Amino acid sequence: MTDLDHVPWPPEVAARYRTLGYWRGQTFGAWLSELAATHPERTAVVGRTGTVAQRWTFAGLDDRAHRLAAGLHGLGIRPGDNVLLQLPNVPEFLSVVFALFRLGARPVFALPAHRGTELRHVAEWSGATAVITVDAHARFDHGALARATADAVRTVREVVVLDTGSGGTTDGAAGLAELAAADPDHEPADRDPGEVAFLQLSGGSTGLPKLIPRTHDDYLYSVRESARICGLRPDSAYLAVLPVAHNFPLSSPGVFGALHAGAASVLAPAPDAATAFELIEQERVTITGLVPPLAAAWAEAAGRSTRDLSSLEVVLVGGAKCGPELASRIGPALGCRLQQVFGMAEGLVCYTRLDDPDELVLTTQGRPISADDEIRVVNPDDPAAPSDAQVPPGRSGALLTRGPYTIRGYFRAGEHNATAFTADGFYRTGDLVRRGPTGHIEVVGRVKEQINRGGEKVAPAEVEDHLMAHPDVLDAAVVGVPDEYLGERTRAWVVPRPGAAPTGPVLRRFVRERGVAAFKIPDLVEIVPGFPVTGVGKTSRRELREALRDATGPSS
Ligand code: J2J
Repeated sequence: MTDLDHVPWPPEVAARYRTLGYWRGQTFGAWLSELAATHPERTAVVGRTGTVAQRWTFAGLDDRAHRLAAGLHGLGIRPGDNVLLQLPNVPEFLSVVFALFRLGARPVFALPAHRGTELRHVAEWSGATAVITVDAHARFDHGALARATADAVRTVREVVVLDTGSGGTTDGAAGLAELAAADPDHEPADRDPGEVAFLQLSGGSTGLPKLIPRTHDDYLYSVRESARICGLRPDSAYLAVLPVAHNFPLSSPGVFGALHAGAASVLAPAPDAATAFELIEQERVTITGLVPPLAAAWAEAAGRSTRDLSSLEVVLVGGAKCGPELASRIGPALGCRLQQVFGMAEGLVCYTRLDDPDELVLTTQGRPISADDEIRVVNPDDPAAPSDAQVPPGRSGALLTRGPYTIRGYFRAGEHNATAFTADGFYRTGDLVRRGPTGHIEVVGRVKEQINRGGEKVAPAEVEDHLMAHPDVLDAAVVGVPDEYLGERTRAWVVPRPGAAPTGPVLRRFVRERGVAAFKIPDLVEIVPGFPVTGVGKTSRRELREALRDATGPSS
């Protein structure tokens, strides 16, 4: 394997996906033009920029994307540039991504929760030439963060800030609104639909996030099928509750699925039940997607709410395991159909179908989108198990997959790709699953070193590295421990250097101040004199974490 931007599908496989109509040879830019021509006057996006309410039609979104493409071109953004994007749920998220698509530049989707360490890493790894962000969001100064990222990363030449009047730093940055006022005279770049359209961030299990290159062809296939499987129609309204840069609200079926159906996307500025229920009532929302802890909170709040939620037809729950008990509460509490979704930014997405029997909807995480999603359930004890090391039917094992919208390699990560994929191109998802006779998949655990904190993914090694950067820390181990609300939360064990006495609060603050997403700051920190296992090399670190997890005592 080499350090390619994009590990291509073998030519004969790609040809087959084209012949089968999965890959249609359309770029995202051309897709939006087609949608705008089909539904010019339908509402595409509803949301707020600061305190300003916005409601854009498909034609309006298309026009804004054209103008912004011209403005960004004027700023020097060119085909093939990678542009780091950190925007919350604002309508401009869509005008920016489509402007970049039209320029042939590639958005790199950071989440609003990401901080300096993650942004620097991702900007460096992608060689980003610009950062596009918001002035401030949730009382955090994103303008200043983008500036600091640009100062630290040599390739970043421009910072563009959307001024929402929220008080963050806009000095020295180009204003997004000004760029969006440009004459739409820029000719869209002629891109190959088989090329990388954008880069998603992976949750990661080994240190800092990896970048996931998705092509126009492969992603649009998953979007079209997701819209169909989730029953989207032109009169549907999708409520984006989670940050739209994430794969789930972007495409499962998400705002892209809604666009495909000619339906409206309503962007919730915050995920709490009060904010969301008001939007559901006002906009007659029909469908949304939630992580399990949010679904539980909404189900609870619905009983006390006076809002009219009767428009809601489907609630998708995924990102982390939604067990049968919670699953059985959601439909009755919210007056809608539950659809479980098990997806990953690397590709594969499974849904329970709207006409599946309740038994499957409550107890499984669905079946794959495509008849050509190849699924292998292999020996979970061998991290290098080949795709033919399958366990007997009905047994649990490690899930491998390849197919028409699952990547064949991470972006510029040859070495990592050698272990993250099999020799024949299957992605090792790291999930422990069981597959039933109907092809539905039940997620029963995981084999990867990753903590799933209510849908937010934490790599233990990344957090351990932050803790070990503290001068008082000799060693640290981070594991996920069961949590009633989040499914799992993070717990760190820390061995101090001789003579030093670090405390939990000091270390948590230290990790925060290093600039990481808040969901990665350990929930619990325990100071211990030593670890049960010594000589912590790469493999024994895994054993150490297991030993600590098994020995979990009272929390501190
Ligand atoms: C158990 N684990 C799940 C589920 C994801 C739709 C929905 C979710 C994601 C997502 C996504 C799970 N039950 N229902 O991209 O399009 C865990 C698995 C998986 C990892 C992927 C989408 N749904 N997971 O969560 O890239 O461990 O994507 O491998 O963030 O989340 O995480 P991510």
